[in-house]
Amino acid sequence: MNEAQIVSTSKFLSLVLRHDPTALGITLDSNGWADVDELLALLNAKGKPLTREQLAYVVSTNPKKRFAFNDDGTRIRASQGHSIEIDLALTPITPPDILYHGTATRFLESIFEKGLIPGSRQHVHLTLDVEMTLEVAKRHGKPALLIIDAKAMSQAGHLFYCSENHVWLTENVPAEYLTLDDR
Ligand code: HQG
Repeated sequence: MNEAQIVSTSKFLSLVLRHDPTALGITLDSNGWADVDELLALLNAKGKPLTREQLAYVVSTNPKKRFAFNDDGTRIRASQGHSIEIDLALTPITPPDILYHGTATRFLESIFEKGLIPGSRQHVHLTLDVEMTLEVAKRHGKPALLIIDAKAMSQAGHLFYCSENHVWLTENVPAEYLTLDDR
């Protein structure tokens, strides 16, 4: 597989496993898992043939580890980023004291009014990886970095989850816990 094929496969998997399983006609279970045999058969039928080895390669080389197999390799899911309603069945855990969220400057006024909201996704995505979140922010416009007082949020009873690929997830971040990083 060349780089372009890997990227386009990864993008299509993101679409199917996070947002729109009907794009392939596959059904996800309540925890977001798709059957690997069924996925490969449907990809083949759709004229996007992929071998099991190629799928494993796309999963293992994905720079953000967006997808994961279950223990016996028979099922696959996106580790986070869903807009469809599924239960990742993650256990709440204590977050680091500080987390980050990259956004676009044009959203700041609204964010400091309403807090961070998940929009079309199931959670707000937070991270320790400043560089990566600023890259994501650039998708939306001129980047800005927000610092989240996760410790205070956690102490106030907000729940945090850490996805398998180490994205921190929470339902929303009220504005009082946000500071703009002006470094
Ligand atoms: C913004 C990448 C106005 C929010 C990353 C963001 C992530 C508000 C945008 C994943 C707002 C939503 C997700 C408010 C939040 N008013 N705008 N009150 N609250 N926003 O794409 O976090 O590469 O749904 O700041 O690693 O940018 O796709 O979320 O700019 O985990 O695998 O609304 O994307 O992963 O945008 O990115 P998104 P995101 P992947």
